Amino acid sequence: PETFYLKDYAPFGFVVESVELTFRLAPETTRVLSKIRFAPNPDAPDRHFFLHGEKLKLISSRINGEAVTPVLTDTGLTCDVPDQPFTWEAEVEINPQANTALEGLYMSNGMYCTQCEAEGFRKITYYPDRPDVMSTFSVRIEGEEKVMLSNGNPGDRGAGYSEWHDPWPKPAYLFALVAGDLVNHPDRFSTGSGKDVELNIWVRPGDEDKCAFGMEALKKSMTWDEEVYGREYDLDVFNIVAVDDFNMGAMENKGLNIFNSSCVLASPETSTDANFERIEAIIAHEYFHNWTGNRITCRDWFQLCLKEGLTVYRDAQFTADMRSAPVKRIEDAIDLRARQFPEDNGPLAHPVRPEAFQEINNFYTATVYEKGAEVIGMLKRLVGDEAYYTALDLYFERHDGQACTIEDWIKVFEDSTGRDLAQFKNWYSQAGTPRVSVQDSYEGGTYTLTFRQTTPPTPGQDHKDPKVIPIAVGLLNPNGDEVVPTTVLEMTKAEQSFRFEGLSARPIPSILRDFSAPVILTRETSAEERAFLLAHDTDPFNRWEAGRELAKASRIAMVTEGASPDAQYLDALQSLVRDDALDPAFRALVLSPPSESEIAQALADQGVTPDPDAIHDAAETFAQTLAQNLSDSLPRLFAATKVEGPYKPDARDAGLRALNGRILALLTRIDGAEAAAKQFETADNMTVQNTALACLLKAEKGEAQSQAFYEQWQDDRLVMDKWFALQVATARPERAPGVAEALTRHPLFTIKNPNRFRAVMGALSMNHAGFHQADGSGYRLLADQLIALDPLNPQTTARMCTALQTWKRYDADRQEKILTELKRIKAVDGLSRDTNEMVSRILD
Ligand code: B3K
Ligand code: ZN
Repeated sequence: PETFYLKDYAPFGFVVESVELTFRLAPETTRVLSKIRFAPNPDAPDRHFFLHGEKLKLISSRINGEAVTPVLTDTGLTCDVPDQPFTWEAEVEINPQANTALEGLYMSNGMYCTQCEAEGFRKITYYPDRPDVMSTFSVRIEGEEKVMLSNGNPGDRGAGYSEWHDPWPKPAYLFALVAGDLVNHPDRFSTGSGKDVELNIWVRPGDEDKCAFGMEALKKSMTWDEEVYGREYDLDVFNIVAVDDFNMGAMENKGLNIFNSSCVLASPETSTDANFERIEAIIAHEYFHNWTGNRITCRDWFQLCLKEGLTVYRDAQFTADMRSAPVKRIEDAIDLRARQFPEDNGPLAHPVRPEAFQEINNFYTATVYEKGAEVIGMLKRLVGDEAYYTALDLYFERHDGQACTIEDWIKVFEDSTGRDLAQFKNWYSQAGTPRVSVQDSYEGGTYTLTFRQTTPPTPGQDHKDPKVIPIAVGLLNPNGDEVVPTTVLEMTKAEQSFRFEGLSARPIPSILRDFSAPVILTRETSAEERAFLLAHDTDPFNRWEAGRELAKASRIAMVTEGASPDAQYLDALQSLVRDDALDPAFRALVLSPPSESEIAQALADQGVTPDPDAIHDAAETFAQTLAQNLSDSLPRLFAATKVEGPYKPDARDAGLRALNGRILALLTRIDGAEAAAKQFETADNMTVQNTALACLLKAEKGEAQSQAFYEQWQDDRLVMDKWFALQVATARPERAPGVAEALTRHPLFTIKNPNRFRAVMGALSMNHAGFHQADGSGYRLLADQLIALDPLNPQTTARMCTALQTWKRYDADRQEKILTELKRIKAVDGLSRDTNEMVSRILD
């Protein structure tokens, strides 16, 4: 397969002045007529006329009205063209019904919809399908569908057709079309400058009652982007559509966002608090793309983080403002460590801005998105809030309507702040998670912190330069008072010391506050000091982090030395749980144990081969001991943290429910699952119903309730996804592969729906000890399923291969079993480019 390189970038030989498309919809024989105005591009090195096109049946083509016969290849066509501006016309036929890859134009439950990012437009018609080719689009849809939508503003509409015009030039990846028997949840929004915008969420009939929350989230996002970034919406309508079959969360098509129904539909009865929070964040994310992504887009796909890192950063700011900033920061750190660190430290490691790819869809990764957002956060911390917003104003002013690069982005900061950011760029070009170690000393009132940074080699990058690392530090005195408030140290060298003068006693340092950089911090310190920080740190992130470090240390000692759960840590947890002065959401987070996979990684980092079963046993023993130690107060705590009154998905109630859920999980260990059974009986919202069922299943006392849940919800596909996932997630390790395998034979299982597939196989890969069963049954099942899915949906198959990326952590036996499966996948005849690239990189 061909590899594409950043260094080979060259502009396209032509500019596209306008695009007119007509769709004649038919499930198996849709006709797409295109009329495109091309003109020579004076900035391009050559005039080679190549249009991308895949799986298209070319019916006819004309240049300036004259029939032409282009040369067709597997990936597109070439043709002799005039030296002057000219009009290209083509008619192609496509088969949406047969499109199971969910890229291009496809059908989901009888409804037409599109997904074009990154390179799906070429499956719709012949076109220069690259983000630096921007044009205005006019679209006419002909069909019998009740609702027929495209980008931009609505135009003429009549029996059997509907027309749309998008006045904003855009790349083809932002094109969208939806047609089907849809109903809408309408609303309006008035922008700061008084523009009246029509808002709609379009859904299948029956889902109308699940739109109100998403609509509120949209309006909040629109207001927030005006207030915080000064960005207004720029069309007369903003449409959101929910579809059931979708490869990822949602897509920011101009004026017509398309959402996985799991990321927009919400109701108290069917959605959990976590669902509500995620929906709010994704609606915001896609909306924010209107400026960071659409108005200013990427020159090429290597620059993906330009829009994704920035937009993730913006949606995180939004969530922090709508909910709790410390809680959001802790959640993001947990997520980064769970998904990005393993990527950055394994065979799939790549820079935030990759330099080569075979299949770009494989680079919509935690590194590009989440580490990309961390890089923005560091930049903001380094230049300060005010300078950050000044730079953003300049970015929007200078680059509106352009397709840009990371160099453009950095230059905006250099020009507006006068700083030299050359070294900062290493964050974009060098992969791998930096390790930062700290040593301290105290002498004559001066306290010195000495940091060392190193980044281990990653595939293709043996040598790493030091990065600019903003390290937020605060110092506490032994009474717990803060003697030095949060200060950002700017580390630029491999080794660097920072001095604090005039201290009357040796302070206790609180380092990397607010998780100020995506690094692995190591510091030799005592359990006493961590317990002190857990009790006294004024920085909520580091307070939580101190608890996390204690938890990890205890878990590791249990696994490697057969130690008992650390008594000091157990005590600290018990007093925290009872501390009503603390935010319940924060207490819930402190009570959430590190994942078994995280412990496995921590062990591997120390040179110990992780044993998944032993790690699982330690986790169980720890939870059991905590439950027993707290047993006298659990019933009272459980009652005291119950949320009264009608369900509200807001941060306050959700935080309390999260704490209540953690307490129920402990209580279930000692009360014979009585409280969980009662909660299941009386549940009036999905959060508590789901929590109760999870506790019951984990205790292996939930068979009847699982059946009842199934009967209650079998017609609700999103709730059924939860039912599938819960059974695998809660299964004892030795049962997990068998439970997952049985579920793949359930009548409601379908490999064609990515949500359902992920519910089962994603849950298996996250049941750490279950997936890593020594007999290899977890690996085998995953490989069987991936081999079955690949011919239908390469994107989702390739994405799921990441479950195997950590194979080098484990013992020789497991390694060999994983390798066997990887090789079995790789040997499949006609394996997709997507999956082939992933498997090859993992094997490397
Ligand atoms: N930009 C899309 C992701 C497209 C993924 C293509 N494989 C969603 C988002 O990040 O907002
Ligand atoms: Zn995005």
